[in-house]
Amino acid sequence: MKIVNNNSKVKEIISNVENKLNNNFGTTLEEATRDELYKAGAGCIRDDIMHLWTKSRKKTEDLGLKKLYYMSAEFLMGRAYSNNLINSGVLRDYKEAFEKMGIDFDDILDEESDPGLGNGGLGRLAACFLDSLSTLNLPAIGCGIRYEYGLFRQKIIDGSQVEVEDDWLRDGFVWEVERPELTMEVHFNGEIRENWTEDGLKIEHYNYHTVLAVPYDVPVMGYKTNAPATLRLWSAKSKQNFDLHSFNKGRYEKASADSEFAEVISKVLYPADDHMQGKLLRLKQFYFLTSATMQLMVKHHKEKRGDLHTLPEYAAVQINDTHPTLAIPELMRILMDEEGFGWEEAEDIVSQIFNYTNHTIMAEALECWDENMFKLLLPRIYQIICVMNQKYCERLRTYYPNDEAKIAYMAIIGNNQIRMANLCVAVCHRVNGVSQLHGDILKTNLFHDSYNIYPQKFLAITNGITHRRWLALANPELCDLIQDNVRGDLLGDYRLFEKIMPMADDAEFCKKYDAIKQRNKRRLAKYLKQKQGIEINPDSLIDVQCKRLHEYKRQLLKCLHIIYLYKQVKKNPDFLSKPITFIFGAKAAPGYQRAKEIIRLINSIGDMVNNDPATKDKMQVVFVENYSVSVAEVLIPAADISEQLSTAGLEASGTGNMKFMMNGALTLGTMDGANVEIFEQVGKENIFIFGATVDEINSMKQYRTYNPGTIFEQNPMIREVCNCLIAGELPRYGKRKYSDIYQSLLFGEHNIPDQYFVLYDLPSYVEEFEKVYDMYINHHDEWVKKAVINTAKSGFFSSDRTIEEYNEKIWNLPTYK
Ligand code: DL6
Repeated sequence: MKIVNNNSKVKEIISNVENKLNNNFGTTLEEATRDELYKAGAGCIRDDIMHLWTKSRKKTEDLGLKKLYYMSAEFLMGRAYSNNLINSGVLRDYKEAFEKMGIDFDDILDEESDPGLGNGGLGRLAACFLDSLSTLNLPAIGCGIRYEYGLFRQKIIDGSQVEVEDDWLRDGFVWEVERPELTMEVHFNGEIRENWTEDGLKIEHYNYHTVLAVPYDVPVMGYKTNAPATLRLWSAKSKQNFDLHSFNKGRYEKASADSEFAEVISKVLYPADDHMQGKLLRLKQFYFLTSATMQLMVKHHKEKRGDLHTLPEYAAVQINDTHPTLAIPELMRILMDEEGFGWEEAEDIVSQIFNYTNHTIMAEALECWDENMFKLLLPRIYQIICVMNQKYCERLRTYYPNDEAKIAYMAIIGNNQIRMANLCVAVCHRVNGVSQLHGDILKTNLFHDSYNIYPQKFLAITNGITHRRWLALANPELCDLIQDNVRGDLLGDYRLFEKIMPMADDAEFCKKYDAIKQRNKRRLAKYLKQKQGIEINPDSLIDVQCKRLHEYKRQLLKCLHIIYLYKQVKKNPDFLSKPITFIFGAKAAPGYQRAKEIIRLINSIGDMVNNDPATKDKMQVVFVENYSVSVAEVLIPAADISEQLSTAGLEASGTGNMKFMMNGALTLGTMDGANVEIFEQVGKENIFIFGATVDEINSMKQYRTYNPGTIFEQNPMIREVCNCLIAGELPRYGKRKYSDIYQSLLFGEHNIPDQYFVLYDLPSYVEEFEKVYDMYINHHDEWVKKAVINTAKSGFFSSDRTIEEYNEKIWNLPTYK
């Protein structure tokens, strides 16, 4: 991105920063702390954004533009300051202004906390979507929870993960605006009474707990937008900050219990993804978010337009995974119990408004709630869901008469569980998967029976990432190089990526491209030294696997491969002609013991490989602590290889794969999720694919033909690496010798050995890695060409394209002008 050096702009920034320091902090440039400098600088750009935001929100209302409510329990936004500067087109001016003031701007940017209000892919996707919605000037509001503590910060101590709380609000959050005037009341527990009155049946909810939902709004600045989107995060407060009445009467416990009931709701984000936790507090969080959002949406519509029948013309709601599903029965409740609508009338509105995105097919991640717990906490919502279930099953019976097994599978309630995905499928207008393969799996597998009845409901929209954050901010040099070689504004037009295709054959361009990668590796080396005291060789091949730690993502496969290489180098010192640095970044859910054991294993392998004189100059294994958005911004641009190793059929899409590709790392992966579409975009010669396909995996599962024991017996390489897990060669953290992992591969849990097909895919992985390595070492020019092609083809994976598709196929929002 080239911005004309605008000296008067720089002067203006300096003067604004000085004024802010003076007016807001009572300090001067000379005396200000780094935190004050950060807040003063952020405050300046915030002023500009606020102005735009206030104006566009009013105009959107005045024009009566349809608006999207993007509901998500997670928004993994990352730092806002530099992103807001890029999107406002003034990053360079700010950098220069701070330099003129004698301050290192990177240090200032580093002052900002990185709000971790999400676990991984799903939350980060929501953040990319807000950036794109804002950039495309589509009226939108993201609705989530203002968790006081985000996802834990990870420390690695003696090779093991230790979780430390993430107190991201400690120094204040400069971007938010509290809106106490929009506070809503949310009711939990209590009893339901049905009263017949002259006007018919009235539902009365009494004896409930009240929790106040207070919204905090954050403007989301898109690129050169006229209409910044809003991120609305709800914070829970007790109605009586302290119930003095109870206290005075000596009921001390009740007084503090009430405020505890309320405030714990938005205290902390549950640190689990791809694993459902049926915890009462989690259910409270989700009802809290959905009830507050739906109440305010209805109130707002009534105030502005009067008639609630027109709601679908003015609002679309996207449910990001099933967490916000309760918005559906909650809107039914509001329309019927508070606004006097009949069931059919309410159902008609609801079925036009809601859409659902599925992000996983893994059984353990599909949300279900215990019926008894649900009934106690949300008695009226429970009643509504029971009626929905009954009516839905009746409808299904007309399609599948005499097939009660099918009805039971599709029902909203079954086995004393309330199944949120089935509720979404029953009611939502559209249900989408997040890659083409995932969409197909939804149709042919998870929601097959519903698909047969309502084929028009199901679609696939491939995920995307914002190229503002993941290229312009993370890799400014590469962004400039591309921009210098295309006509038009790359940050506003993802289609321009493709225009650098011819440059793949331009030696001069490739040289510059490669030099940028080398500098990004040096930047990473400096970062690791500074943050973790780890030294890496920036001239080595950098091979990265960073994502949540989950067995299906198969960090274990990579571990076994590194053990294999280690053994080879020990046998033959010339086995690797150029050093490789293997970098892992991954957080494990605190209760997921196997995942934590794999972190220990990675660090044990690191200790073995990094300290052995025979291997330490050839291979290095690094575990990067606290993988987060800010860490990813340094790690991804430095990578040569992007490891995408999930068992085929289990990764819904992946979005890390897209970030790596855009930054010129070559994918080494399975035919899974969006890897398939990366393959289609770049062509088979520019990606490295290995492993069983979905069909092969399904067939092995169906016919029970997979036997890792046989592979173990027949393949000496597999025997050697597996035995290393238990032979005592690996330095140990904790008591075991990784025998649990060994056992799970060969004998399995619940009688399913190696359920993620690690040993099955290992030989083909080893083979493919050899090709990757040979290409990198012996055909480096060709390698760079492939990397350029990957970047050139990455425009398709911009979230701007994804949002355009959602809008065209689902939301139909107007563009704000
Ligand atoms: O769609 C965003 C992201 C996908 O890219 C990943 O493949 C998928 O695993 C992830 N799903 C979740 C599910 N979490 N829950 N529940 O995070 O979504």
